[in-house]
Amino acid sequence: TQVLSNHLPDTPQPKESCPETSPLLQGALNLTFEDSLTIKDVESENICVSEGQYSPPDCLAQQKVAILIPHRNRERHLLYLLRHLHPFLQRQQLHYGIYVIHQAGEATFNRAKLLNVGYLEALKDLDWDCFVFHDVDLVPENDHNLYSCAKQPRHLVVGRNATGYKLRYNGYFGGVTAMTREQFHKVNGFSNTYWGWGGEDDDLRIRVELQHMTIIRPPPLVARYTMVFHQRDSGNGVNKDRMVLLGRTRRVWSKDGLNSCTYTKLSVDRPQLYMNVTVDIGEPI
Ligand code: UD2
Ligand code: MN
Repeated sequence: TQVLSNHLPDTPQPKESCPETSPLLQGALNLTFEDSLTIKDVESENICVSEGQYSPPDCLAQQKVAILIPHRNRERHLLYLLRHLHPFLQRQQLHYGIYVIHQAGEATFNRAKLLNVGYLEALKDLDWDCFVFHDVDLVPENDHNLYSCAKQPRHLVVGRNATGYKLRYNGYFGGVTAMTREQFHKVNGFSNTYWGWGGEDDDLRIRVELQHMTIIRPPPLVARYTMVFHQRDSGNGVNKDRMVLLGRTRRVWSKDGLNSCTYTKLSVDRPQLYMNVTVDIGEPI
């Protein structure tokens, strides 16, 4: 016969909130970009990540953050970013998910529209609190640069290696930005009409200002990035219409954005380290 112990099975305890400041932060990091790095290496370094998602094991994250990465033909950059971003976000004790929005086909690239697609698709998975719009080639250098949202939209790139770590110009809003679900909804997301390089980030700044929001930034010593070297991609030539488009933003923003973003979702894959949405977003008319 079996002796019954009076010991009850462990009932899951409700987790406490994670602290305001994570005890795991390390500050400035030494980034490496090894030629020999493979996706298998990064997968085995992140066994706690599944389908691009992670939540801290011991506490309840302060925010649920979706990282959206517009992508085409930058596999190596994506690998380096995943290599550094996963441990970075884990040290910040965030509940996060990484989405790669991959533009199918050869038509001119449209970063802004891909990010709108990412927002709409990610919200079908989970009610994310916060969205970080993230270039594939920018690697954060200091984990005190928190990937979280605040009362105002946040711009997380004050400086990067290539520009002497200086803010490029007043009002610059490119590279990596963080907005709450509500803030992004309020501005109707990005414009869908910027094909090719440039202008879409300034357009988003105008939308933010039209809603009387103010862009805030972390301290310059923290908001530092390394941009992996690259040349301008074929299929992403300078958008010559960008100044004209920027002149129209205040008239068209409420009709051009999340509420007019049409696309065809071609496939969704969920490898270990990210969720990949491949989309046909059309071409310039
Ligand atoms: C700047 C901005 C960027 C955006 C762009 C103008 C910074 C640090 N970044 O980047 O946010 O405003 O100007 O559009 O100021 N991409 C691909 N495949 C392509 C083309 C682009 O994946 O063929 C993606 C990728 O995530 C890349 C991003 O689009 O990082 C921006 O393109 P870029 O890196 O060529 O432009 P860059 O560095 O001038
Ligand atoms: Mn770049």
